[in-house]
Amino acid sequence: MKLKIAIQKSGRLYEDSVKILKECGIDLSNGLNKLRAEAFNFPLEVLFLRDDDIPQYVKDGVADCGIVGENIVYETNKKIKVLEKMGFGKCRLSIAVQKNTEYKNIKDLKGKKIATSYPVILGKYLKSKRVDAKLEEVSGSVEIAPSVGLADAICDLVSSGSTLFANGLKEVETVMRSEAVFVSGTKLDKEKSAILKKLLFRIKAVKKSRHNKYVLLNAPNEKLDAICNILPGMKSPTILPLAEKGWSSVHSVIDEEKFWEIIEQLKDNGAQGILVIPIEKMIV
Ligand code: PRT
Ligand code: ZN
Repeated sequence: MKLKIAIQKSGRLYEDSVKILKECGIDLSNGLNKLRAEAFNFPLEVLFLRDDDIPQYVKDGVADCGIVGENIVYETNKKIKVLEKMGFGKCRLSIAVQKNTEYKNIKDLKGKKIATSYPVILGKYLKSKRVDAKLEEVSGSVEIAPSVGLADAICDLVSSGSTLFANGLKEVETVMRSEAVFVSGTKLDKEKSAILKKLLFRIKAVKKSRHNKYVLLNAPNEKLDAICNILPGMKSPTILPLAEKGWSSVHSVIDEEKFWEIIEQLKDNGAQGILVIPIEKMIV
C-alpha cells in the first residue's frame, strides 16, 4: 500500500515541493515517467499534475494528498482538508488599478469591471465588503486587461510586485495571503491515514528546523542567569562547565526571526565564541 501525493508538475511550486520531500528523507530517483514517481524508501507514490487539478484529484481520491497553493484550494472550493502550511510559494491575491487612477477605498470599485482568474475568492471578498462590481473571468495575462480596455481593475497574484509595476498598475487591496499548503482527502482508510501521519510528522520536523538555529557560546558564570533569560531554548539551555575556571558553555536553539536581536543581547552580556549551526531536523 502506498500513499499517493500530487505535486505540481512544473511551475513555481515544483522545486520546493520536491525539495521538502527529499528533506523528509524520501528518495524520488525512482521516476517511472514524467507523470509518476515512486519512492523506494517510503510508501509514497508521487503524481505530477497541473496545480489547478490537484484539489479535484485529491477530492476524488485519485491522489490521497497534495501540495498546492491556498489560492487554488479556496478558488476550486473542493471538499478537502488543509493540514499544514508549507512555508513556500508565498504570495498575495491583490486588486490593482492603473497607477494614475484615483483610489481612496474599496467603494471606488462599485460598478467597475475587474479582470481575474479568481472569481470565486474575489466574489466572496467583494460581497463581504458590500461592493457590487462586474467580474471578467480571464485565464492568463490578467495584468494587461486595464491597458487594453478590457477592465478597470485586475485581481491577481502578486509576489514581488514587479509585474504590476511593469504594467503601470498599483496594488490597492489585498484580498488574501497565500502559500503552498499540504492537503488531504477526507476519506482515507486506516493504512493510508497512518502513512499520511508519518509524512506530516516529517514535514513538520523539517519546517521547524528551517526556522531554528543551534547556538553554542561561552559565558562567564556570573552572567549565566542573564544569558539564560535571553535564550528561550526548547526547554531550558544546556549548560556545561568549561575547563577554564569561571566559564561555561551554553547550548540552545533560537528562532531565526529573533536571531540578530538575541545575538546582540548575548554579546552585550559577555557571551564569547558564539557558534551558530543550522539544524537539519527538529523533533519536539
Ligand atoms: O501549469 P500549472 O497550471 O501547474 O501552473 P500555473 O502557471 O497555473 O502556476 P504557477 O506555477 O505560476 O504558480 C503556482 C502557484 O505558485 C500559484 O498557484 C501560487 O500559489 C504560487 N505563487 C506564488 C504564484 C506567485 N507567487 C506569482 N507571483 N503564482 C503566480 N504568480 C504570478 C502572478 O500571477 C503574476 O503573473 O507571477 C506574476 C507576479 O509576480 P511578481 O513577482 O511580478 O509580483
Ligand atoms: Zn495553474
